[in-house]
Amino acid sequence: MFKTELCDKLGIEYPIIQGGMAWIATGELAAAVSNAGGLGVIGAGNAPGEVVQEEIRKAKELTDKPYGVNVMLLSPHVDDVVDVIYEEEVPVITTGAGNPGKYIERLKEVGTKVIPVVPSVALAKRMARFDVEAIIAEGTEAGGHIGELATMALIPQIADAVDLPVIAAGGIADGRGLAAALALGAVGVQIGTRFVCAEECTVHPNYKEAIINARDRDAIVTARSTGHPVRNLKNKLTRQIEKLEREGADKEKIEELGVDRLRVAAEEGDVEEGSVMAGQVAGMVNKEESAEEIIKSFIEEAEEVFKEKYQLINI
Ligand code: TUI
Repeated sequence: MFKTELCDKLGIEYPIIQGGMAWIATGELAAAVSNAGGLGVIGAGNAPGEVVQEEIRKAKELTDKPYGVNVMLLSPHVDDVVDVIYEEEVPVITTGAGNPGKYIERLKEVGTKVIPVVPSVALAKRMARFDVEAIIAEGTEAGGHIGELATMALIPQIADAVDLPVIAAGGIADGRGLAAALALGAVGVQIGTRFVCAEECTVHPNYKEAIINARDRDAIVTARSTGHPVRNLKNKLTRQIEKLEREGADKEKIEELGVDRLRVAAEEGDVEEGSVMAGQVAGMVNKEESAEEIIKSFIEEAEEVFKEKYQLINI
C-alpha cells in the first residue's frame, strides 16, 4: 500500500526507520518496530561491545525481520561494536557523529548495509563516495546532538546533491510529516521522539512522561557555545547550562556538566538532573502506544494526505 524504494532495499514493509537512540533504543524496541513493518534500530551509543551484542541477540530472539544498529562513531568502543556487528551479521547499520568509511568494506563481507546520518550537504557528498545504501539527512529539529539546517531546507538540497536515496529525520512525528518528507524528495523517514513513547520502549517511565507533558517550545538547544549543541527538554540541567553559558564559562566546564546525563535521565529516570534528549515534535507526542499503532497511524495519515491532494488536483 505504501511502498518506496527504501522498502525493497531494506526488505521492510513501510518506509519508516526508528532512530537508534543511545540508552533508549534497546533490542526490545528495535524488534517491536521491525515486527510492525518498519526498521527497528538498536542504539549502541557509548556502550561496550558485549552490551551491544546482548541487545542484538535479544532483537534476534524477538524478530525474524531485518533490524539495525546505530553506531555512534565517537564512542570509545566503536571498534569493538563494529566487530560485534560483523560477527552477528547485522543487516543494517546507521551511523552518527562521524564518517563510517573505514568500516564499510569489511561489513560488506557479511552483507551489512550502511546508512550514515548527516546534517549537511558537504557531509552527504563525502559519505556518497563510499558504498553506502542511503543517506539519513537529519535536520536541527531532531533531538540529541544536532546540526544547523532545518529538515525542510536540508532534504531537497541533499536529494539534489547525491545520487542516493535520502531518508528524512528531525521534526517528523506523524503521517503529515511522512507525506511532507516524500514531497521534499525523501524515500522514507527516521523517527525518534515518537518511538521513545512506544509501549515496547524500555526507557524509564519518567522520560516518556516528560515527552508526553512537553509543549511546543520545551525542546531547547543547550551547549551551543561548546560547538556541540544538544536538543533536550527544559529542566534543572538546561537551566544550569544556560546560566554557565550566560556567564561565559569555559567550554570544558559546560561539557563536564553534560557527561553521563543522558543515562541519568533514561536509566535512573531523573528528568530534572538528566538530559532528556527529544526533538521539537515532543509537543506532538501525547500518549504511549504500541510500535504497531504508531506505524499504522503514520501510514493511514500519510495516505489521507495524498488522497486529499489527489482530490484537490481533480476538482
Ligand atoms: O548522532 C546524532 N545524535 C546524537 S548521538 C547522541 S549520544 C552521544 N553520546 C555521547 C557523545 C556524543 C553523542 C545523541 N544524539 N545524530 C546524527 C548526527 N551525526 N548528527 C550530526 C552527525 C554528524 C556529524 C559529523 C555526522 C557526520 C559527521 O562527520 C564529521 C566528519 O568529519 O566526518
